[in-house]
Amino acid sequence: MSPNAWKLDVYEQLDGYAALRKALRHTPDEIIAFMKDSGHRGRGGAGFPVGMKWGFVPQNDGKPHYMVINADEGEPGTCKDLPLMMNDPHSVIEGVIISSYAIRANNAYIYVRGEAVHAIRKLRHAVKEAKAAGYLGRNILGSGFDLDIVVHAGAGAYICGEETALLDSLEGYRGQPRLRPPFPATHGLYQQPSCINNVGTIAAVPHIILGGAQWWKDLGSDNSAGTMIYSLSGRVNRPGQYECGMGTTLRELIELAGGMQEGHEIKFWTPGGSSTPMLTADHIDVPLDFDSVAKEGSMLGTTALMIYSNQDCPVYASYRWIKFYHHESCGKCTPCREGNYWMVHVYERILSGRGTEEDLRTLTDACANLLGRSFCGLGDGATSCVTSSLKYFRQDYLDYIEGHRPPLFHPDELVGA
Ligand code: L3W
Ligand code: SF4
Repeated sequence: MSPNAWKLDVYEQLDGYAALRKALRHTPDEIIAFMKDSGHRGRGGAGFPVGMKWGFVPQNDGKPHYMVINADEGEPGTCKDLPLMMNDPHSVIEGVIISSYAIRANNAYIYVRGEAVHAIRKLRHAVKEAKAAGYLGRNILGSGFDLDIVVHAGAGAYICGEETALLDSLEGYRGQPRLRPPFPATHGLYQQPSCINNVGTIAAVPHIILGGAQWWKDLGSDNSAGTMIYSLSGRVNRPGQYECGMGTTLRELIELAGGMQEGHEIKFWTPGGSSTPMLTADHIDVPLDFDSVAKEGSMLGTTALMIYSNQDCPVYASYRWIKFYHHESCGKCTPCREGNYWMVHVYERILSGRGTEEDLRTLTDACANLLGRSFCGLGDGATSCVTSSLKYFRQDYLDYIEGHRPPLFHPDELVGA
């Protein structure tokens, strides 16, 4: 990325806002058809086809429409949206303008995680610059299209990254998920037709408009068009963000990241944050695209690759994640509120050397009662680390239970959930 690309004049020298000029020469329907043709899929975790989502928003219904950008990046290990907002905010703004035009929205909101004060400042500055240059506001570039963008600071709750909780939070209510259907496409912000897309999804839009649908498809793999920002953390020499074509393997990414740290061999890793089932050293050559990762029983999620070695413990990692889910559970539904609470206790029993094999059955049973029975994806996602670590690393659990591994805690240290 070019230095200072966050400044409007530099961004314009790099073809900035050329995609907007191009898009405004077409009808909204043509933009949606183009996006469908590009195969572009959402970068927020679910990989939903972007053109299809935009197409769900009813056209010419006389209602106000809203475009909402999910910048509440909170999935553990995920750090792909923040660098985009910091280094390339005008790609985000330009993408918001084009997508708002496509769904006929005159108001857009960027909901940024509250702690990311630096990103909020950068985006607000970019909005100001874009407005002064005529890319925002009334009659954008003489097209007759009007748009205002509000950069909204969240208040630091993971659940507000769930699209309907985000909408409640934006409306000023406590952020808790809404029942779907109806989907936001018809009943979103203020119960009006709305579209919610992730920052990474939207920042790619100007490049796709300029580069063309086929160019975008050719950068990726079957069913997973384009590039993706993979965030690598953990036991590699150069953790950070690596933008590569979809379908790049973990082996290739570790090489880009300077290899594994000395003395560490990969033991387990997450393909897309803690909500996606962990994989093992045997999966190092799996192409990291939506379908290939799903075939291995996991999800591409947010491409947050957290890499752990033979010196790390999958039981302890799972415990830390379950503590996170327990803390972040919004409490609306019983399986997630109670299930995560009890799983924290079970993990603490195991890690303090007082566990039994019955505890492993309790964990499996708790997950079976969360998965598919929780009100939103947080409850489902919480089960991923538990079931996958039990599947691949049962012996690590048994080592604590059978006393082959020293306890990590003394029972007196535990405060419980
Ligand atoms: C209209 C229909 N719209 C689906 C829309 C829906 C949403 C999108 C995808 O969860 C995953 C989750 C996390 N009519 C529709 C429709 N839609 N059918 O399509 O919906 P869905 O339900 O498949 O996914 P979701 O609820 O958005 C996202 C996983 O991502 N995740 C965590 C992500 C964390 C972040 C972050 O920190 N930035 O994104 C990690 O893997 O577990 O499974 O817009 O409305 N018939
Ligand atoms: Fe809230 Fe968890 Fe239920 Fe989602 S699954 S609604 S976060 S309690």
